[in-house]
Amino acid sequence: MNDTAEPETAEPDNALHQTRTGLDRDHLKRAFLDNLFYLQGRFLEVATTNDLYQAAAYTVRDRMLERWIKTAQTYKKTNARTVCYLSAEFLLGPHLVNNLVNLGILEAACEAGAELGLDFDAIVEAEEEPGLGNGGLGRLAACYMDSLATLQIPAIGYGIRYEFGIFDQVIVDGWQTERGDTWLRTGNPWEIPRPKLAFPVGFGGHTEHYTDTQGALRTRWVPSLVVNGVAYDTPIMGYGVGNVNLLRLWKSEAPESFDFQAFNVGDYYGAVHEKMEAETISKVLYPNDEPVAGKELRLKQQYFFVSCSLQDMLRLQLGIAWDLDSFHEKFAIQLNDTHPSLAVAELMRLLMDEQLMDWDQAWHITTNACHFTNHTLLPEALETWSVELFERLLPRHLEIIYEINRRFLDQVRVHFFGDEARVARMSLIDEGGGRRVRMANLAAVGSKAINGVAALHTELLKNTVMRDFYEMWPEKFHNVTNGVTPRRFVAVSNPRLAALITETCGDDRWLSDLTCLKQLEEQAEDHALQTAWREVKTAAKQDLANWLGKHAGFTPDPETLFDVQAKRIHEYKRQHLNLLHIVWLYEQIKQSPNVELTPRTFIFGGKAAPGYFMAKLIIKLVNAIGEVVNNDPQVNGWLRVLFMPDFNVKNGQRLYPAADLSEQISMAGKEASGTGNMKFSMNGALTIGTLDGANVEIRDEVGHDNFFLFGMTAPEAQQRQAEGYRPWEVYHGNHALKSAVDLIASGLFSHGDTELFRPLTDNLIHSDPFMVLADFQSYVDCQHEVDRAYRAPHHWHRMSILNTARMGKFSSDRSIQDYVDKIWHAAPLPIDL
Ligand code: 26Q
Repeated sequence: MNDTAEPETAEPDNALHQTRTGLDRDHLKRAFLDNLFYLQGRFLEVATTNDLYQAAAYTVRDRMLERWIKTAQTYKKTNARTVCYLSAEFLLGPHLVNNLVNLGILEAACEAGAELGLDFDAIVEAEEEPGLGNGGLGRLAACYMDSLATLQIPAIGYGIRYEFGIFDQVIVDGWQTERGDTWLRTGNPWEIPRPKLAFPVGFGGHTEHYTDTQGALRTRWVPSLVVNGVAYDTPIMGYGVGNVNLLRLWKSEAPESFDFQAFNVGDYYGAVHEKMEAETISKVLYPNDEPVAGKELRLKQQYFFVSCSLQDMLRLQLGIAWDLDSFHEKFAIQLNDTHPSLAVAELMRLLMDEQLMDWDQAWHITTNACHFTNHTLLPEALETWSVELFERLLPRHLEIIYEINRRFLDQVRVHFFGDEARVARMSLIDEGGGRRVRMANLAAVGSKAINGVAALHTELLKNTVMRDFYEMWPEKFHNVTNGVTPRRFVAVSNPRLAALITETCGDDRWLSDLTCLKQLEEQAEDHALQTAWREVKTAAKQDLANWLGKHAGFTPDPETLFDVQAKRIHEYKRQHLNLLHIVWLYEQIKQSPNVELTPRTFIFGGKAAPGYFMAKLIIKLVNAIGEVVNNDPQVNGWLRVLFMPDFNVKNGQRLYPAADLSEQISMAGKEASGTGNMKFSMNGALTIGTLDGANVEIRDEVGHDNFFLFGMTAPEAQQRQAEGYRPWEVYHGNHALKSAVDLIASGLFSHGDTELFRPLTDNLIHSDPFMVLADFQSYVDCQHEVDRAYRAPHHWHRMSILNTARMGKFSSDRSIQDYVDKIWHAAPLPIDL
């Protein structure tokens, strides 16, 4: 945070200063009008909604910057241990209301807006969210930034300033289509460009060996292309504290020097080409679940942001200390999955080649600075890159990786004497079928700590993908169960519920200590609270219904049970299990119109990776079933199916408060943690779920009676697969299941086309890798229990209150405290205002 670009501390005239930073309604009004006038050259009568939004954003930002400067000065003075969270994704969501909440001025801002005659909600709606992430992993990074600041831990988030974030999803004829995300189109008032804070990043070329003046053998990398990484800073405000941390995202640019040089030698097109190539690096976020083959740019992105970030840390360290010996004491680097694992090789290179350190010291520093979080158990999602690509793009890093590997495998051979199979498995290089660098192994070897993201996930990690590493270094392994920020996911997204909780608990301490929600338990049986609770839920459902009416075709009835599955579309998450249940319900109503059911609205949301055919077909199937069901008057009182387009942070904030039932139905052992599960439950939804990821811990916390459990456990699923799972036997052995699958295959939902959904139904019957059919009956039975429970409102609301009351553990504040205690050993540094 001790930045060369640090603004000066002026001591301005107090009244003027108040206009710039005062928190009361009148100062907010004055500042807002000033910003509209002086920053944008507009006045109220002619301002567009976007002008108003920008003025509001600058007004809030001014107030954050004052705190940011104080924070930066304090952090610098105390030379505090700093957490550096390296992540290729930060899925921040809209800033405005979140920052108002964290500053504690939401009410004052609403009043100021009202007095100026402004439509506050319309201004809030005008904000384009920065979608710089795919889903869970990126949103987790954003929640952790919020909690780091709230817990007053000095921290910098490092990532990429993608020009195009995750695509916008538009549904055309039931199919997902992708639109480019142009979030920067109208400007980004939250970021501060630092054009002078830039670092060179090399690619390609070759290495040279030489003897330095001390007689030591050294290596010099001569890249063939150098790009510049320029810093863009976004302040991250803690809740109820003076601390403002920094999110520093890198944008790639061509170094000015070389296009001018090329112009002079006459290679105009060559210069333009290289400029474009440089600027391409931070252009676009890659979707996950895409085949990575040939995605050279993705590796470039990873190296680009890792190198900029490490160079920035070295700059900060050298600005305070004369040497880098204590680098690992000053910085705790957290690698968010394997995407930044090149940090291990790059830190070694910077320390040895540029700072002339010897191997042993550089390795000591590196392996004490880095820590690694794993987010997946799916073997196909474990990142590897071909040696050939490395050689071409990062020749020096490949040399370093080979040397790390040589030394590491010597250790393995001593530790596991005579076990060459294990040596091959643990090697940083996969020698089978085209040599590849294993990024998880690189991260594991180069890190002091390795953690999974939920208790079950960590256990499975230790027993499966990371077993060899666990057996070698059991002390390196930790669990840190994920969490989410209650500021955004309750206070911002569900203000009615927040107000009710505050009223019931007597104060709003729960927002910085979520375990305070426990107080609600005492009143879970209380009819007055239950009534108020129901009213809050119904109002949220009405809000969502109105929104869906405008954006998704029709307005669902808030009296029905809102059954929601919102998350990335993936076969392992089993949206199609949900669909089979819906089709089965549909058949039941058609065949016996008097069947006793609870009227439900099924709502789906989520993006499919653009190249993931099966996921896109699942979206088509949701919409196809919706088209038939919603237009069938015979079932309309009972059943509606809706797809909410463009599920992102903003739309998530509309969904979580309105859900009665949260679908967390992944195949056991596949979902590392899940975080949507926590957001729903915090907002009083009950969960129907498998024993997967953090569901296990959620169920333990909320009480087994307040959670709808179904399906195989992870060991059961594993065993069944080992024995030879035959889905067609399940299909033929279960009448309800067979008729649901058959109805989809019959063409009823595809205007008679029996081919359209065949890839899906065939896959289920003949392969079913995620055991949808095996869990079908258990799921249907469990849904029957949900139906009955919903028909007993007092019982339901009691369970709902208890869900919220017992979610204290799943605040990201607790997760960050766990990281601090177990892994980073950092200390809070409060900022007094
Ligand atoms: C990798 C290489 C090339 C291109 C893309 C990727 C890539 C990008 C993003 C691979 C994976 C991701 C994202 C993974 C993710 O979101 N995982 C989720 O992380 C959450 C936070 O820990 C968990 O709650 C979820 O269970 C897990 O699926």
